[in-house]
Amino acid sequence: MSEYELYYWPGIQGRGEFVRLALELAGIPYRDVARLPEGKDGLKPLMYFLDGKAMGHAPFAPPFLKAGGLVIGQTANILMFLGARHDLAPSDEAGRLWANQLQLTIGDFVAEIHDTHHPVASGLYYEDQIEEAKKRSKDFLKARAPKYLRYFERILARNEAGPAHLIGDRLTYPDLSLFQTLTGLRYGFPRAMAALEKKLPLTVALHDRVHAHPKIAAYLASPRRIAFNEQGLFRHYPELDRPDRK
Ligand SMILES: N[C@@H](CCC(=O)N[C@@H](CS)C(=O)NCC(=O)O)C(=O)O
Repeated sequence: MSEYELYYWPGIQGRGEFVRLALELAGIPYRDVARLPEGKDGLKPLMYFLDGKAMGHAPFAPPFLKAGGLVIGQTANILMFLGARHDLAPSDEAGRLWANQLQLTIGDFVAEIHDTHHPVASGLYYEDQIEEAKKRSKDFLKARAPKYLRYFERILARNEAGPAHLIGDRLTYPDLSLFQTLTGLRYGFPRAMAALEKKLPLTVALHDRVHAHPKIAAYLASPRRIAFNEQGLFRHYPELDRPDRK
């Protein structure tokens, strides 16, 4: 049995994907627990934690990672842990905090991306909040997405070690997360992103570099990579991807 167990909903990339990418880049074997065949493991162990049966540091929501005796929740927290253990982040205090800060900002961005299709309530169907989703998406595409994306473009431009990475001169986990966010936005909002990306040459170059990394390329081509779909975080609803709407 491998040392790491990832607990996340089966069938979607979601926030679990940020953790999967880090595990894949580091070449760490892991069990994607809820994706194991039903009856063998399946959702049961995930629900054990979420139903409040677990003692100790019980997570509120997936993703969470079991590493030996540790159960670690919150995407940014998991990545901070993996970053330190597997050299996916700087080792000095300032660098570790900077990586965590960038990841938390991506987490904020991701929450707003989710709210484009679920602006009223996560527990309601998309079909029950389409009009609000259209309003939310309009503002998201006009104001929020450009603001976040230009921020990351600026961080790349100002990296003292060069604009190829967010931090220093090598890949760290925030690079993977920015890659995933851009990939997801392209899936969800292809029309809007085609226009926005014209002003994001460094972010697009980073995306291409991550995509071409041998370990990431192998993962993306493998059955372990779940396709985007309309149950996940990044969803494609053409009626929300209307950057021209006044
Ligand atoms: N801040 C948490 C958010 C976790 C989260 O929202 N998880 C979603 C799936 S991506 C979930 O299942 N939430 C259940 C809930 O909020 O009740 C993180 O970044 O890990």
